[in-house]
Amino acid sequence: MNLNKYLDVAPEVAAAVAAGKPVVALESTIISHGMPYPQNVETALKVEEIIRENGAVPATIAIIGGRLKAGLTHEEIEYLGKEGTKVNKASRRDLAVLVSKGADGATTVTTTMIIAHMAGIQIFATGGIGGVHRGAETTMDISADLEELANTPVMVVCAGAKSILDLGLTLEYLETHGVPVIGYGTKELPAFYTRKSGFGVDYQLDTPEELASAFRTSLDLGFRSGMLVTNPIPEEYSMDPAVINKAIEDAVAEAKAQGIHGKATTPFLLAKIKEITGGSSLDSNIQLVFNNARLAARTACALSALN
Ligand code: PSU
Ligand code: MN
Repeated sequence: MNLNKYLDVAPEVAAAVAAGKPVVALESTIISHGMPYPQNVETALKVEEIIRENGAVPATIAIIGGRLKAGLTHEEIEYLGKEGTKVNKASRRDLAVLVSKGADGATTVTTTMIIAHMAGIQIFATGGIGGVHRGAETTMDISADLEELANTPVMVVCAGAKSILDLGLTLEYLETHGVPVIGYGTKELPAFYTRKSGFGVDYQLDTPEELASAFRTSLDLGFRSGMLVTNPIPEEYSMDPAVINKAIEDAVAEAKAQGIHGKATTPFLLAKIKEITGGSSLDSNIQLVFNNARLAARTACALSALN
């Protein structure tokens, strides 16, 4: 399966892709930059287990020693988790330079989609995507994740987006670029830590089969874009909106006061929110990733039955 001279697809993943069996891609920025050690490694390994229990093969994606990897060993996951923020956060603009230097890179939603697509993987599960930041009308801080969703045909299952972003502008941007935003069992865009945001999604779909059918149709129509599935955090793990919204407001104000900008913004906000909420946001974050992994694996099974 080495279609690309820079790409290493793990043997189990390559065999599953070749046989049309269900595979789910996973990102590594969430490991290196999104959670502290050792919870990051424990979570990443547990997510892989959940994907297997639900009938699919997991493919955690990263750049290691300049190689694009689709499918990591447990040792490689442990390495990325221990190195943490020492690993470069790799978005589309970073990829070629990191590969040519033989460097490591933690893949964001953007680069995970790119590498998943190269490896023939159609579905990817994560926690939250990047989007249009608050104040983007002057800072122009818009995540490359939105561009990638417009240009790479991979379904991304997430728990919505955090209100560290301007959710209304994020939805407008996705509409302009032709990316459908699906609510799984909901008409309302979930806001990551909470099930509600006050914004509607484009369509509600209620089963993995319906999700698979919609994405299969998009591929059949020759669309090059992805599809965004937003899956609300399970009720029992969702946070008190007042508590989390206050933490987000304070984190955004702190980032502004410290002049944080560019690729440092999202990791700074995530760490600050965790600090302010005393770790309870981390528990919610872990649970919603598990929930997304389950849905992505079931959808991958439904998609594989259709293909
Ligand atoms: N949002 C989260 N958790 C995350 C990220 C975003 O709630 O871990 C990570 C993802 O890897 C996402 C990236 O692709 O941050 C977006 O970064 P930026 O805003 O710099 O594009
Ligand atoms: Mn940005």
